[in-house]
Amino acid sequence: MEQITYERDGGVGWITLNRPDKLNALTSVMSDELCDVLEEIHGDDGVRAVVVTGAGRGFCAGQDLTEFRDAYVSGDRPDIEQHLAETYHRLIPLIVETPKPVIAGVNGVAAGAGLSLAIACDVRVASDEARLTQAFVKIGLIPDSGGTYLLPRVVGYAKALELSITGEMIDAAEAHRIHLVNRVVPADSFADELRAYAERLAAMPTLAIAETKRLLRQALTLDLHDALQREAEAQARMGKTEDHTEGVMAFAEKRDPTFRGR
Ligand code: T3D
Repeated sequence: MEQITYERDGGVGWITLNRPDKLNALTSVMSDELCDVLEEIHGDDGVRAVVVTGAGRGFCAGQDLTEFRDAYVSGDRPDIEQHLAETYHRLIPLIVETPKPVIAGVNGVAAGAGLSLAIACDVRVASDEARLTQAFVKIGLIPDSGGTYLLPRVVGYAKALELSITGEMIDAAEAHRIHLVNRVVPADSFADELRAYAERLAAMPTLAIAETKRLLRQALTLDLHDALQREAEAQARMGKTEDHTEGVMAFAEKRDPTFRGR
């Protein structure tokens, strides 16, 4: 792979965007590589949690604005709709819909589609040096790559609208205050804290996490009675898992459980 790295360490799959000199701006190549690795992870039972983070001082500065420079210069505008379909419309659902928990390790600035990438993940752990912006409006665009769908679900409509129409850059503390990131850790200990958090999730009962992700996502568009029914059906499945038995036995025996994802 040219623009990302991937390694598996224990139960954690580590994806690192790797164009540090361009703050990991997203190209079509990077998007394809991300999709390919996410599909590989999907089929790898050994991966129980996934981290997406950035090399260098940035998380991801969004779409690489130089990718279509020639087209803009010549006046022959790029086909943005087609580009979105071929890149982000494959990438964002792969993250949102994967049954594994995905953690964005927001090590530095996240802008535009880079912020969409972060909010497509299930949890955001940010360095206290991170900055976040819905940069799209500053170049005359609307929030794409899931920005209109995901951001209101994370921070609520009013804040999502404000961030989207101002393009305001916010720091990690403000992002935490509005629940845009789940936790903020000092830059010095960011790598260790991110690893500890990912390992903690990887040790959890993965089937229950997968069902929880799916149910929470679906419940956003269900009424209460349908949601209760789907909970009951999923809980019946969970009640038959080895992990459920292990959890109950570990509680009774006053020991830590060992979950195996079965
Ligand atoms: O076609 C479609 O699919 C449309 C889809 C659009 C989706 C989007 O994501 S639109 C939003 C795109 N992103 C942006 O508009 C953000 C652009 N970047 C910035 O505003 C700033 O770079 C940051 C605020 C993110 C960080 O500022 P700073 O001062 O910390 O760093 P810098 O010096 O601006 O950037 C460092 C390098 O990264 C620099 O390269 P150089 O000059 O040292 O060679 C800069 O050009 C490069 N870089 C940063 N962002 C991008 C980028 N190169 C290409 N594309 C970028 N988005």
